[in-house]
This record gives sequence, structure tokens and C-alpha cells, in this order.
Amino acid sequence: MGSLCVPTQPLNYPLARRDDSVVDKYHGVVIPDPYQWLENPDSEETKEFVRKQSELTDSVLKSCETRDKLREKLTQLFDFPKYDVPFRAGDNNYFYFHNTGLQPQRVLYVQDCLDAKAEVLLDPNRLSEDGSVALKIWGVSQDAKYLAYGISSRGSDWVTVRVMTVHDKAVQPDILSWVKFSDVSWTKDSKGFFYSRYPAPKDGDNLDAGTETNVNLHHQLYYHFLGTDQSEDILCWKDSDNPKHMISASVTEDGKYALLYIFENCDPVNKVHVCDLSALPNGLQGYRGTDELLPFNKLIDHFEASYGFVANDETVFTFRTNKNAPKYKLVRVDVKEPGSWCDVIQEHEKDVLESAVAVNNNQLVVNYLSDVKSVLQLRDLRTGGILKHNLPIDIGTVNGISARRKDSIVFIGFTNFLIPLIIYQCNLQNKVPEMKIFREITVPGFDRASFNVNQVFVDSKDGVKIPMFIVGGKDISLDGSNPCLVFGYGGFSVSVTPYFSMARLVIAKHLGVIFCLANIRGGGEYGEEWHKAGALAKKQNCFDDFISASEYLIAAGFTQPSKLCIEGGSNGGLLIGACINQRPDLFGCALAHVGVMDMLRFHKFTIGHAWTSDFGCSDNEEEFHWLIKYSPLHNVRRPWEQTQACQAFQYPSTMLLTADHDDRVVPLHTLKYLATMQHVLCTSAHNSPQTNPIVGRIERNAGHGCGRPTQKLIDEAADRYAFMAKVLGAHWIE
Ligand code: X99
Repeated sequence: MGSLCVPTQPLNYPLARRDDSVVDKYHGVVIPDPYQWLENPDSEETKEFVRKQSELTDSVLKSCETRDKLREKLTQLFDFPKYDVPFRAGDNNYFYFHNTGLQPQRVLYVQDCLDAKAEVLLDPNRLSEDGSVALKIWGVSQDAKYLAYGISSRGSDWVTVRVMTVHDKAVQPDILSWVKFSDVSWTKDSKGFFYSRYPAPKDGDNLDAGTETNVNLHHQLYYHFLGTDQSEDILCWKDSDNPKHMISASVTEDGKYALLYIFENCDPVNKVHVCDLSALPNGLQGYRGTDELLPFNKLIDHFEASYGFVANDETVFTFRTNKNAPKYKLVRVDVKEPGSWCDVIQEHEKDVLESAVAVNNNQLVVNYLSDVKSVLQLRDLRTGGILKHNLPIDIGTVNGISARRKDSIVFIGFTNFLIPLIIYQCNLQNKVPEMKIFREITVPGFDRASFNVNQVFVDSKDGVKIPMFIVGGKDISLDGSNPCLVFGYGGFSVSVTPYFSMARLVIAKHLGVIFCLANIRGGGEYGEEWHKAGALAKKQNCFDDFISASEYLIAAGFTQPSKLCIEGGSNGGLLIGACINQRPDLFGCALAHVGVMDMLRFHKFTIGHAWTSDFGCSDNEEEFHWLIKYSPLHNVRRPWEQTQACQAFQYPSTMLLTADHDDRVVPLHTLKYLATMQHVLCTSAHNSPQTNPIVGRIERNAGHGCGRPTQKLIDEAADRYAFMAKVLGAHWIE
């Protein structure tokens, strides 16, 4: 909507070379790719493009009046102590993460019992000058003697695993490289652990890990023996015939079995193989120096459904599955009798069985998702999963359930839009379990009572009801005057449930913004059917849902197009790109983080091939025709030249965000889309009325998002919301 176009002069966009000789042919269709040169992150030309875009963006940000105030407020309000749900290992030890407030990275603490003084076990802030080293994975041995920890630099998915002793915090010589998409799972004897890795990339030693775009193939499962060189690790599983498969492993709490999970892609579908560790004649040691893989019993040997381990009693295993149960259920099998499958908790007609944790010997804490809100129950593990108690919680999200099978005390983390975190301590030895508050995080200077949260159900284009949360101040007038921010994801069966965002509350209070979360199709909010209804040939449903949610906010008087901003990241960045292409008239501002923007070539880079489960792949003719219809890169057209009903004068003000070490969604997606948008929309050669800025914010020494240091989070939030405030005409409210 062009009505509120601040600045009125178009920006001076850097020229990016168009190489018209680069043309790909897909199933007889010619597709030019003039910015394919931007796919090389190491070329001088790409670096120059990034530098010039950053200069332009800096100049725009300097003119955003609320930027300094936002940064100051965010810094003040981010400064509150954060804790995570504690977990246990050994007989007495408790472990938890804690950030005092503005520390770049959270610190791992250990204590002997809940009343004992906590000691720092591992402080990632000491591992880099600038807070760019993050702790990504960790595993404490069952006897609590050792911590194996995986750290990543500059936001990359690559992890290096090291080991320390818990009692004296002594770092051991073990170093495991090229670990990615991995857990660490110790064997009960504490002699070592399982982990997954890729072969080292070519010229790996000279690589700035995370900037390379090479495809990740041949995921392998290894076992590392403590105190040995990585080259001596035993290769437990690989499948050279299926290089795209991904694997993970876990050891059962009784220590008897190693479970191997094999995935084809990002779908919630996996094989399960079981290795009886107690039956290996010479233990895992016997496999050292051999090239034999571990003898796994192929319990589930086809890609049909998801199976996640819940508990086992000897050979009787309980799994959470979506087999014939798109909202998930619990099933049981005796691995000695493969025909013995039976239901433990049947699929609920409405609610999704999100997770089940076996505790207190024979009980289950079960978390359901009911219209995008958590419902918590205590059930019996043995007698058909019967319901014992409902565990009362507020409206929001259970984001952690921590206990071992042998523990009678369970820690439960709870959050919502206005509650950062409450950790409950639930003692299951009591007749009626009580949700006792163990820890409650409060934010000084933040008044929860001045906000309202509401959930509405919006009709999408095809009549399907889409849930949406609306968070705002108490005295909103429904006269269309409010700045409004809508967030969505819509893919990969990921559910976006209520969570605490200090940055969103700051803009609600000080910019008068109404924050909305649209739970569009493609996510897991209503189980696998909801996911599939927004994937592959039905991907357009995601965009239709998001557009319908936006139209609802306008029709209901919350906002108007020129005051409406949309935001999303990753698959949600794709959502934003597709929506501004399809409805440039509907939005005043768009913030697209680390988006998948080139739908014809995403599968060629890093782990992109795993996303074909949601997107399809341009190698396939039918799927190519789905993708070309909405691929953000391939659907930028000048609204003012369109003759259809779409009356947009120009595109919304747009900020595309990425980071130089994002090896999940490589930055080239954003760079190519940025160059294309600027070329098609912004050059004076086209007599362009596009005065709304189209800018790129390219973070340095950062990745897809996970593990980003606090200062970078604050700076980025200040930048993007100051940009939003400026282009929506939202002013600072003290
Ligand atoms: C991933 O790409 C995660 C990658 N990944 C696997 C793992 O595919 O981490 C996998 C298999 C087995 C063990 C561990 C892993 N994801 C996660 C998608 C969305 C997700 C992602 O990051 F499924 F939630 N995307 C970026 C999808 C499009 C944009």
C-alpha cells in the first residue's frame, strides 16, 4: 500500500550485475537465473554485493527515529535472570542452564542436591571473545561423571564435541569434529557415547565452517570411546546406498539397548532399529578396529510413520507414533514378538499427543496440544494408559518435562505470551500430585496486567478455521488505526505455541503494536493432517491462511494494510516472500528472516534435500509446476503493471534478513531474492513508483538463529522493529 510511503524518494540501490547467459531448463521450461553468481559466498563480487547492501541498510536504519530507544528499552528489559528446567544424572546431581540477564550465552550449572550451592560446570562465554560460541548439544553420563558437550561457532550447524569430568571440571583431550544434526548418548558403563556426523567437507581444515554451501550427504552413526582419538571411533551405522538418510541414536535408561532412528527427510516418519548391547559378545569394544557395523534388529524397517521411544521394560517397548493416528498415540511391542503391537493410549479425536515421559516407575506425564494450548495429564504406563489426574496449568505451553523413569519428582516448564517461564516441581508420591512452583521468572519493570491475550478462529479461503492469538494493550480501539504485526511459520509439522517474547511486548507497549500469531496449515498444531494440508501440492494453503488471517485483522478493525507488518523466519521467511508477491496491496511492511526463497534450487545446498518432504523438488516435473507458482524468487512482478484486481501501487517496505554462517538456509536465497526485488521493483528505468524501501540486513558471524548471543538479538530486534515503526508510521509511546 503506497499511502504511507516514508521516504518519498526511492533509495539509491546498488547495481547488481545480471548475467543473462545463465538459464536453466526445467522439463522444457526455460528459467533465467541472472543472479546465480550470488550462490558463491567466497567470490569478491558477492562480498561486494553484501557490503553495499549493508551500507544501504545502515543508512536507512540511521534514519529510524525509534532505533536507539528500542535498543535501550530492549537492553533494560532483556536484563532479567533466565533459567531452564533442571535435569538429573547420577544419584544426586542436578544440572540447569541459567543466564543472569545480558550474558551472551546461557551457562550450565551443576549442584549436588536442590539445596546445595550451584557451581558453574560450563560457561560458553569463556570460549569466545564475542559470545559467538554456543553450547548446542550435551549429554551427561548416567553416573554423572562426565559431560560430553558440543559447541558451535558463529551460529553454524557444525558442532565440535568435547568431554569434561563433572567433579573437577577438567576438560579431557577428546575432540570430535564434523558433528551435525546429532545427539550425544552415553552407554551405561560411561566408557563412551553415540553421536552422528558427516564426512569432513573437502578442504575442511581451511574452511570457515558454516559459510560453505556443499550438500550434506552420508550421515553416519559413530561410537566414541572416552580417551581415544576420533579416528578410532567405531562406525555403527552407515548406508551408502541412501546418502540422504539421516540418523540419530539413543541408549535406553536401563542401558541395555541402543536405538537407531533413520529418517529419509524432514517428515515425521522413521525406521527404528534396536541393538541389544548386553548381547554383544565382547561389548562395543569388540568392534574396535573392525569394519563391521553394529548388529541391529530391524524393528521398523520401512518409512511409513513416526516412532519415538517412550519407555521399555526389558524387551517390551512403548513408542509414540502417528501410524494410523495423525494426532499420535502410544503403542507397545515386545521386540521378541514383532507381531505383538497394541495400543496403550489411543489417538484423541481432537487433541494432538505431543509428548509422553515415563516417570515414577510406572506413570506417564502426557502433554496434549488442544487448539494450540497445552493440556497436561498423569496417566498409568502399565494399565492401558488410564488417566489418573489432570495436572492444572494456565493457558499456554508446556515447554519442558524433565524426569527419569526412576524419579518421583518431575520438573515441568510452562510459558505463554506474558509468562517468561514457571518451573513446577510435581511430586508424584503425593496422592494428588501438586504443581508446586519451583521457580518463577519475573521481569523487573514489566507489568503483565497491562496486556490482553485472545484467541480467535479465522475462516480461510476454503472455509477451514485457522487459530490466531492476538496480544495487545488493554485499551485497543477497533478503528483500524493500530500498527499490527502478524507472525507465522506453517510447515514441517512444527507447532508454534504461545511463548514469551520480550521484544514483542516492548513494541506492544512502546509502539502500540498488536502482536498476532497465526497457526496456519503446514504446522503440527492439529497433527499430521494439518501438516499435510499445507505441504507439497497444498503449500498454497499456508499463504491463503496467512492472507485470510491478515484480512480478518483489517475487517475486524484492528488495523489497515498500511499499518500491517508480517514477519516469519526460515520456512516462515518463504511464507513472507510468497505473501508479498501474491498480495503486495495487503501489507505495509514485511520482515523475512533466513527464508527459503529459491524453490527451484534449495535442494542443492547443505541440508536442503531434506525439505523435499514439504516442498517437493524441481527435478520432478509435476512438483516443478507446484514450485514455480509460488517460489518467491520467481514471482516478483511490478504491481503497477498488473491488470488484475490487485490494485497495489507498490510493494510493502521490506527487510530481508540473513546471516553469513547460516548453513541451514544458506544466505544465497535472501541475496538472490533481494537483488531480484530491487531490480524488478526499484530501478528508475522502469518508471518505478516503488518508494517503499527494499533492504537486506546481513548479520556477520551468525547463523540460522539458534545460539545467537544476546547482544546480537537485541541489536537485530531494535533494527527490524525500528524499520517497521518508521514505515508504518508508528510513534514512540513512553
Ligand atoms: C531441518 O532442516 C532439520 C534438519 N534435520 C533433519 C535434523 O532433517 O536436524 C534431521 C533428521 C534426523 C535427525 C536430525 C535432523 N529442519 C527442521 C527444517 C525444519 C525442521 C528446517 O530447518 F523440520 F523443523 N528448514 C529450514 C526447513 C525449511 C527451512
